[in-house]
Amino acid sequence: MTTAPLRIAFITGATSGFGEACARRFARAGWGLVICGRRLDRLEALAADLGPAVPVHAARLDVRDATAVQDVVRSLPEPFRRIRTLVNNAGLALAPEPAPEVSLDDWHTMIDTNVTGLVNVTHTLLPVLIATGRGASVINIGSIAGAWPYRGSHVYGASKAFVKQFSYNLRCDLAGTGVRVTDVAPGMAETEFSLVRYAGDADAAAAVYQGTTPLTAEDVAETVFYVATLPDHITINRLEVMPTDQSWAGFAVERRQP
Ligand code: NDP
Ligand code: 8X3
Repeated sequence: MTTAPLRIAFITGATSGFGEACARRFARAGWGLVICGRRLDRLEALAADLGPAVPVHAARLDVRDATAVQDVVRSLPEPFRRIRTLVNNAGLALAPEPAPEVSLDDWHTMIDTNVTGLVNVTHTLLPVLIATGRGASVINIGSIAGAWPYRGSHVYGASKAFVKQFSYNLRCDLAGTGVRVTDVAPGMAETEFSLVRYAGDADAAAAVYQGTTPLTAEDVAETVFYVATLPDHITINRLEVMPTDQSWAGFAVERRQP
């Protein structure tokens, strides 16, 4: 009897929210995991939790550091080298105020993380994913903010628009390799996302979700897992998912008194 080869998912931002939920979802299906993030204590706790059931390699990583990304990939232990799915999840929104009130540092941090960090990881893992071939996937976590404008989204939404277009363009260049690319674009989901966006203000973060039923991290992880485990011949280009309680508002119109 032959056993199926171990499937490995490489997940960035696995210390919280979607990334942690993805790690738990893939582990539940028997996948091996490479989990990354800056908070090593959380990575170790997750590895200890999931480790008895599936192989887990935890790597402290700031995705903004291209050299560190290359080092993490270069030093992967043998069982973790044949990666089937990359979940490019690490990211953040900062400064929900309107653009003129936002610091340039906050804009740079979002670009460095959501754009440069995602590109660093993708570039480093592309040869690995191409070697895996048919059935491999790059799943980029975009956002509804990459498609729909709203006040206070400024560079965050623009960084997620990059994720969308980069995903599409990558598909073109990976034609013939069998590697799939998907932009999974969630709407409002209750994680630590708003706590980060509101700079640690727990009341402001809680107010975002008050009186609604937002998506959960598990909802998004289920979506990512679905995309990753479709038959090899199917690629979802972009999958946008919102809570039923969230929809679009109309255009803002400035009206002057006659
Ligand atoms: P969380 O704040 O709960 O998780 C964010 C994760 O990203 C953490 O694990 C954090 O790890 C990691 N991260 C942030 N910066 C870096 C960095 N420089 N290097 C490595 N890891 C980093 O938020 P979510 O789970 O909600 O967010 C995950 C992704 O989903 C983000 O890309 C976000 O933009 C996107 N998204 C979120 C939505 C929401 O409403 N929640 C909706 C749509 C998209 P650590 O701090 O330990 O490094
Ligand atoms: C975050 C989702 O609704 O805050 O990407 O733009 S939302």
